[in-house]
Formats: sequence, C-alpha cells, structure tokens
Amino acid sequence: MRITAAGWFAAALAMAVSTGPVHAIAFARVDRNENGVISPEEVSRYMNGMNPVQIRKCDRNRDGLIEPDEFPCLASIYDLFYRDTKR
Ligand SMILES: [Ca+2]
Ligand SMILES: [Ca+2]
Repeated sequence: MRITAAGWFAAALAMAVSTGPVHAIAFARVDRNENGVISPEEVSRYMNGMNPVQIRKCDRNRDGLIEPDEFPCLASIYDLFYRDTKR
C-alpha cells in the first residue's frame, strides 16, 4: 500500500493534536537534512502554505529556526489554517 508524503503528514498532524510524541515523528518528516532543526526553507517545502511570518511567530528564541520545542506551535498553526478540508 502506498501512502503519499502529504497524506502521511496530514495524518501525523491530526494525531499530533492530541498526542505529544507524534510531534517528534512529524518533526522528523519536515527536518529532511536531519540536523535537528527546521529551517524556513524546509517549512516552505514540506509544510504547504506556511510562510515566514508564521515561522517567526513560533520562533521563540529568535534564531530563525524551528527547534523541536517550537514545533508544536508551528504544527498547530498548520493544522488550523492549512488542514486538508477534503475529507
Ligand atoms: Ca533541518
Ligand atoms: Ca528557534
């Protein structure tokens, strides 16, 4: 069975609303170069529709990158505004 990356990610985000550890899985999906942080480039490439303003909102330590502890913020914005409405 084939699951598209987008479908997998949407499912992971849906679960992430109620379960913390799933954030780690979703984080790993977006952190493609596996350096432990998510760059704005990775966000725009793998989280469709997200823009730098939203990244800055969640970037609490203002280093321009999304660390794992900042990711739940980004994930919830993504879920609120860019969730696939075609169910
Ligand atoms: Ca990265
Ligand atoms: Ca940061």
